[in-house]
Amino acid sequence: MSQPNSDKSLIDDVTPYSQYVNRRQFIRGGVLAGSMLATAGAYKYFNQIADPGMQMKELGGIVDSPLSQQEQIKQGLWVDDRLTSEKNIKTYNNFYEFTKRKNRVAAVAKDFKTDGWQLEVGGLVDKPATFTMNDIHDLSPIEERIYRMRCVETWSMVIPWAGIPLSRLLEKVIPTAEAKYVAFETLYDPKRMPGQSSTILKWPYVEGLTLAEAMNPLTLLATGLYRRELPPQDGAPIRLVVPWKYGFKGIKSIVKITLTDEQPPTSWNEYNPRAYGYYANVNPEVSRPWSQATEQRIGEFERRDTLMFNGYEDQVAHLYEDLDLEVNY
Ligand SMILES: Nc1nc2c(c(=O)[nH]1)N[C@H]1C(S)=C(S)[C@@H](COP(=O)(O)O)O[C@H]1N2
Ligand SMILES: [Mo]
Repeated sequence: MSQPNSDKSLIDDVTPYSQYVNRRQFIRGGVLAGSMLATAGAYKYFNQIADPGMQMKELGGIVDSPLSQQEQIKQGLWVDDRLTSEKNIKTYNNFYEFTKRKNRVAAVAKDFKTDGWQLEVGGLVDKPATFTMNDIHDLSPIEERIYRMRCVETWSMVIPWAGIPLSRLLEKVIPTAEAKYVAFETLYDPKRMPGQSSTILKWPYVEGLTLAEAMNPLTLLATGLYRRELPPQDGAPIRLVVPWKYGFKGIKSIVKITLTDEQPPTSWNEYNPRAYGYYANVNPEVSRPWSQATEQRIGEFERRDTLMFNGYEDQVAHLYEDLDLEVNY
């Protein structure tokens, strides 16, 4: 990965509607019913992206949270920050299977087809299984989660994801008592992913979490964003979102999940273990490899302070109580 960027073309593209949604939902004292309907319609209106060919189908089946807005915020399921525009989220990407150039990923990945996608889940589980996208959506109601996303390159976004908690999938396959880690694998198919003919990383891209991290309620298997199906550049048809960790943990276009009793290798960690830690928890106090104290929120002018665990300390700090975060970065 490259040094922190300063691409000024990304600044000033804000999403005024999100401020409106925030205020409206608060005024309603956390009653979501009416406002979520308005949300679906207005997303469409305010977030047309430049190339209509990149417009994805609406993702059906998203349910309104039974929790009040305040409760969602308290649990870290919804962050009260201005959303990054749909255009910026879909045109500024890291996805080395297609290209290293962030503003080119969308174009290079445009024709990536995900029909008939299968996700194989096995290893230390009682009931290994292969899931289609329909099977995955049948596991649990699709939830909308508004999360901060912080790349180790020091840019950040606020993204309205849709998906299901990873825990729902794991509960279905039933990890055995020996299972301690969850390993993830991206599709390997150089014909469809031209970046895989270069040797920047070892392919397929792999990532891993501890079982406790994987079971945390914030850990999401995302299948949509801005209430539409995930576009190829953001990891279609299914990718991991772990909002308290650096973006590279959020592995895209997953085809395989394996429960293990040993810490699995992970791509960026193998590439440079001193720079890219296994845990990769967002931490403003540990420079990896450059300072992580502040960040450039895409769409804003001023840099802002980076928060411990990316602002999810209340939800996840307990996972690392016995860990020296300076050593286990
Ligand atoms: N398979 C795969 N997953 C990946 C990457 C990648 O190159 N390949 N890049 C990672 C990095 S460094 C980041 S910051 C996020 C970017 O996600 P976004 O493009 O949807 O914002 O995806 C992560 N997941
Ligand atoms: Mo990243």
